[in-house]
This record gives sequence, structure tokens and C-alpha cells, in this order.
Amino acid sequence: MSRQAHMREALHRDGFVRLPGALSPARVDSARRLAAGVLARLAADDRGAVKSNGSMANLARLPEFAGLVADPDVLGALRELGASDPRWTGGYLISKPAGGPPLFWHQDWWAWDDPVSYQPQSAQLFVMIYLTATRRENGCLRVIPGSHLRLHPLHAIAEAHSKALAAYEDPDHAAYASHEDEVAVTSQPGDLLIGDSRLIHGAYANASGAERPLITLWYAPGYSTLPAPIRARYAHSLATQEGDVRESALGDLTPLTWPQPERRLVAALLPDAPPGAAPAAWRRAPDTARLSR
Ligand SMILES: O=C(O)CCC(=O)C(=O)O
Repeated sequence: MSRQAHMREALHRDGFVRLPGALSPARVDSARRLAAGVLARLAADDRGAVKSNGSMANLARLPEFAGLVADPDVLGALRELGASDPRWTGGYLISKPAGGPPLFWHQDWWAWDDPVSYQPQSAQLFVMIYLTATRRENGCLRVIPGSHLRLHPLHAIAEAHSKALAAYEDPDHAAYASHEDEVAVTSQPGDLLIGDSRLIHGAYANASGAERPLITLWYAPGYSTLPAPIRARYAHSLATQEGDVRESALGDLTPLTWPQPERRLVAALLPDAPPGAAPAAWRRAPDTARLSR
């Protein structure tokens, strides 16, 4: 089997795949420097409100990441995985400080009312770029393989993405606990971890003495094949950044109002609105009866 066929099979079967060394060291260095600059600007209160995540700095506010969003290695990896018309639908700098707690179990998908959510093909992929070497002890990714398509007991954590879970109000909550089905996904600088947005995932606590920065990017790999209401919602969200955790230090730009050089870099990747379609409903929890057993 070819490398490409292996990658596609892993993504389909497990819901994620690791591409070792896909990004150039120069790109990783630059992203690490940019991330450090953003973290220095965030207020302690902003990070405290998302203690479980560590930080949630919306890249839509940060044109300096345009080069990473449009990086040919990232887009090439998506195309190898079958992306026909990849569009960038969002991204965050999620950085776990030294001593940061675990990240709650969750999945990233948001249009669970639409039948496309229950098909094998993923409507939205995450591309995770850990900027330092990660392992269990310093807060690497953990995933439940296969949970992008199959019902899992962790789907019962209905309030994933709530303010209380993000703020780590109840450290004994099951959303932070290890699960027997979890798999630790370690990473080296330059690796891309690409996965299905429906995959249940989280992160271990960072028991080390160093910051553990991550850039998560989301792309719709086959944008023009998506139902019109989903495309309409993407286009609406791009312009409004609805639901953003608003850190005032980051300003209120959107990719549509970025300075022209950065806007030009990502222009072909931005979701456009289909004429006349009403945006799909924002639904973060699946209809569990429709997931396979
Ligand atoms: O912080 C992490 O390692 C994982 C972040 C995450 O779950 C996400 O980007 O959706």
C-alpha cells in the first residue's frame, strides 16, 4: 500500500493520522516566536477563564499567522488526504502553561443536525501543530480512536465547551479523567496531527516546568461539496467571529479585515457564502441514536 493510502486509511479508521516532519524547521521556529509574542500579551485573567485549555487565542484576530494557515506543506498534506477544495474555517493558539491541568474530553464538530455529520467522510479536519516536543508528562494530545464515527460513553459529556469545564471549576469532573480507551499521541516539532473534527479528544495535564504551545487549525477539505447551509454558517462565522473567547489584547480584526498582504495569502482559503442559503444551526452534540455502534 502507498504512503498516501496508509494515511487515508488511518484517518478513516482511527479518526486521526500523524505526519512526522511535514513542516519546515523555519516555519516551526517562526510559529513558536509568534506564539510566545501572543502569550506575552494575554492577560492572566484571560488564561484563567480557560484554565483547562491553557489559552484560546483566536487566530482570526492574528494576521501574523497567515503564512502558517496557507503553508504549502499544510495544504499539501490536506490534499494528500483527499482534500479537493480546502478552506480555512478557524484556528487557535492553545497553550498549556507549566503545571496546567488536563483538557476536557470533547469533539470539535458543530453541525450535528445535518446528515453530512453521520457520513464516513469528514466535513472538517483539525490540523494540530505542537510547537515543542510533547509526551504524556507535558500535556500531549489524547484521543479515543474510532469515536469520530462510533458511539462512545464519553459522548455523554454533554456540556463539553461549557465555561465551567474550560475554567476547570470541578477537577473531579469525568471530563478530565483518563479513560481506558484513550491513546496518547505524542508529537515532535514539525509533525502535523490531522484528524476528523468529530473525534473525541483532550490533552493530559502539563506536569513539566515549561509552556506547551499548540496551534490548532481547522479546514473544510471539500468545501464546495458541503451542504449550502453549512457553507453559509462558515461564511457568517468568518465575518462575525461569533462565539469567540474575546481577549481584548488581541483586537477585533477578522481575516476579512486583515492588512492586505496577509489577506492576500489566505484569500483563496476563505469560505464564501452560497447565495440565498440560511446558515445551519450551531449544534455541538451529536444525535447519539444516529452514530454507529
Ligand atoms: O491542547 C491540546 O493538546 C488539544 C487541543 C484541542 O483539543 C483542540 O484544539 O481541539
